[in-house]
Amino acid sequence: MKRYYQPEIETASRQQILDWQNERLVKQVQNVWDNVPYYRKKMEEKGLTPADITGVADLHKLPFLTKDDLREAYPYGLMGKPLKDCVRIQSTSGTTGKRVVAFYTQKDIDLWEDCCARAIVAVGGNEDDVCQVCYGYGLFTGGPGLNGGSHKVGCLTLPMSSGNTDRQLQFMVDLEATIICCTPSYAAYLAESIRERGIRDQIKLKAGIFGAEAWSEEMRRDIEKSLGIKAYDIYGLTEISGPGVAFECEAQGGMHINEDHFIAEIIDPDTGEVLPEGSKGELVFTCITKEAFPLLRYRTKDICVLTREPCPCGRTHVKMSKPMGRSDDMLIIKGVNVFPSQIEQVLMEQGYPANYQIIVDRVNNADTFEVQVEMTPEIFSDSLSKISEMEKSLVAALHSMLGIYAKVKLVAPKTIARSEGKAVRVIDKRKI
Ligand code: DLL
Repeated sequence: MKRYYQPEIETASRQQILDWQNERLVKQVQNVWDNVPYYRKKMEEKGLTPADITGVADLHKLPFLTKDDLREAYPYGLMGKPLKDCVRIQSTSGTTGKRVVAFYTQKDIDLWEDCCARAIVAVGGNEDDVCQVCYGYGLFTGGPGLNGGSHKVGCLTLPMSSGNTDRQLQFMVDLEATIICCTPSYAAYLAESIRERGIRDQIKLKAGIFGAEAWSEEMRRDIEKSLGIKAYDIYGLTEISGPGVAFECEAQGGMHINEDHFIAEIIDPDTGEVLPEGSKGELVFTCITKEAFPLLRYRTKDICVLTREPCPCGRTHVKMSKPMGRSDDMLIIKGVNVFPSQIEQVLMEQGYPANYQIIVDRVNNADTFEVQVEMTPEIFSDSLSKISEMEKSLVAALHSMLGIYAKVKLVAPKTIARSEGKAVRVIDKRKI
């Protein structure tokens, strides 16, 4: 069985990877200097010219780019190629402020699809597979990216897009889909729907590629058990291309970053200082092969850890941990830092399904913090006193994880709205 999509790249020596990065970075900086006046100005403000960047060791000298820069330069200000050379636009799923738009040349799309193909082969995908893609198609990168990767691998590709669960399940059964790509929250919903319809034995899935939102190890175990598959993580963001910037392999312990295209750094989100390997901090990407949207030192806001420990799968590219949250998703409640992923971990450890919502408000200048959690039908049929006991036990477990008290409300099954794309976990009603 094919283990790698591009073996000579995916298992290249560290020195080879570094050689590629050094050479491509120098070229890219010159290219951006020549073609992206917005970034050239930022370099000039720091007193830099392309001659100052001779390789990866000089990367830290370059200025950062943030989402604010993307908004300021919207829509065409950060393009590295004239419009006539670009063939595609994608956009982020963000709902506030101006949407971020990213541009692609045909070569950019080709390389992006290679990255997605690497991810599909890493979960065991090959020409014999039927790959059901239920990420949204259109402006969102999830559908188009994995669709392209699936074609490259030679899978029979089912471009379902998101939603219409009945039709998803009908095709999954009739066409005997073996790989599914969607958000983990939608995978959990599909698992629930399969159980309700009693069609588990008609499902032929073997692997799932789930990303675009945070999900815990507990949720992975839950999905694997209920669908009878191996569940793999995939990471990416529109600004850097889309899904496939990093992907999980058979070791299921972190995601390999495609370092021949993207240089990763971890920085202290407060000071911007580069942190030593193994430190937890904000992930920053530099695109060294992209033509149309060549972002340098783009701050993702995602908090994670990088590791170069050898991986049993044989891939040599650096691994990132699951993002532990976003520096801008982190809630500060009653003065304490709270990541939704911590709450999810507690819930799943206690045997609850991953259907929950965190509601934060401010009453009389004090924060209120409520966690609504859906009961399973079994818990729902318990006595009121038992349910109240369970709420108390969750309050204690959350307190021990977070150091603050939350009001916990167990709600009836199916009362929290399901998502076909990214789940809405936090409702912050505070007007600060
Ligand atoms: O979510 C691209 C994507 C599509 C990735 C399909 C994986 C699968 P955006 O809409 O631009 O792009 O959102 C990017 O989503 O900065 C992270 O905060 C979050 N994110 C993406 N993948 C993961 C993951 C797509 N595996 C933002 N785990 C990123 C946790 C993720 N968070």
